[in-house]
Amino acid sequence: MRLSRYFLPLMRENPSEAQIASHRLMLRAGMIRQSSAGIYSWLPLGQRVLKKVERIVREEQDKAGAQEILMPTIQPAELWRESGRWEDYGKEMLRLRDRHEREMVYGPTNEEQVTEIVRASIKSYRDLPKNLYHIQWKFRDELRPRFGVMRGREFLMKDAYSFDLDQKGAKHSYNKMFFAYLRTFARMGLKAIPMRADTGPIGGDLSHEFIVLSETGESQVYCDRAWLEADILSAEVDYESDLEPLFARWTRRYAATEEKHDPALCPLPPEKLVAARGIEVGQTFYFGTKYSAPMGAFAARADGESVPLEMGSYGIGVSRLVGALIEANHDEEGIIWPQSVAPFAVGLIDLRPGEERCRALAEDLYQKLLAAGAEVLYDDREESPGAKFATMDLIGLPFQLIVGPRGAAQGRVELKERRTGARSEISPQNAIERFS
Ligand code: P5A
Repeated sequence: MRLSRYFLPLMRENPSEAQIASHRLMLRAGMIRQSSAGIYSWLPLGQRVLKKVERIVREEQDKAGAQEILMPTIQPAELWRESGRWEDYGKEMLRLRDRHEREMVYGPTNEEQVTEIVRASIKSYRDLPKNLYHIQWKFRDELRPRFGVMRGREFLMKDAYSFDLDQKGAKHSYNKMFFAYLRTFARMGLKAIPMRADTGPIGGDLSHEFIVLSETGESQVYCDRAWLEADILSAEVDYESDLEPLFARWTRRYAATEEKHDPALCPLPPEKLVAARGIEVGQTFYFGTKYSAPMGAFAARADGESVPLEMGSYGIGVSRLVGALIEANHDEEGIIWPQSVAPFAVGLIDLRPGEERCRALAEDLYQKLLAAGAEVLYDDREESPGAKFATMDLIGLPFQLIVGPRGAAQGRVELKERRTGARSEISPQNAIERFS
């Protein structure tokens, strides 16, 4: 992509409404634009990151055996009356009426909707277990939308729903999602801490919040220091055979995060306990028959008896993750994207597009990078070198390839790593191999 043609509305000044780094940087780097309180448009650079995050989430859900569907944003009120949440959910739920005065809901979550789908088609133990997920916009009329996409009113969520015949099966489904979550966040370079949590309006009595440490986070975390160094996720998880021993080991070792948030009751000595703030990037719930029983989602067991399905639901804040990633990866100059979610793998800077030798080298390199399949953003604009460096540092691509007059004379380009600032001179051929 040529920067001269790219829609990247950068802001020079810090926007006064932004209180935390991720909100400030998303606005300054032209990733989002506010439409109204807690509601945003995603501009090209932001949309690319959102898609990258979405892809990792999707791949890990698929690996764990969940199947992707797409449910609507607008749901009929009747379903929410059946579950009892029409009354319980309160003012966060946006209620609408269509032209026939039928009551509708802009979905804040989809437990009812998915239960309706499953009750219509799953009748027997032979059809189970099932896990269905979608990645869809949600609306919650938050009292205090703030921090940009972190606490929005409209936000993108991945929500999965598991259906099992009995509690043992349901717990296994829960554990699968648990590890899929740890793997998902690890692939983005984030260490998420699972903490036992309250279940709020979703319900049930088993729940974990997944929290990424950050000073600007809204959640309080107490965590076993060892967890922060633990590396139980470097290997692939075999979801059918490795899972239960792994889960048992995890619960034995990290008792503090699993069983206690109150530090006074914590079995760990204080020196082993980390008390910090963090961002909740996901939450998992096991709520048994809370929706299936009142909504009539039953299946026949092998002995013929009809029982309500055992359910869990599993959410990841996809749009919130973009903010959380920036909170965890930035410096004074701007964003520093981890490679797995970077909007482009590399930025190509022509420092002197007016000089023939520079322009020819940069153009040739750009064409060859594109042909090799590299995701490259090419700053071909007539701007000062200082402005170009500032732009690349702000938008945070992991690497920069810099074409300047001295190097161009020798047929060399400079490679700069955004995170460390490390620079080296390489040949254009080398650069192509590196990013293809
Ligand atoms: C689980 C999936 C649920 O809604 N039902 C379906 C369950 N869980 S949750 O914890 O309420 O939300 C899941 C994740 O969504 C993100 N999130 C938000 N992101 C941005 N703005 C918001 N207002 C917002 N509310 C929730 C969080 O990451 C949360 O963990």
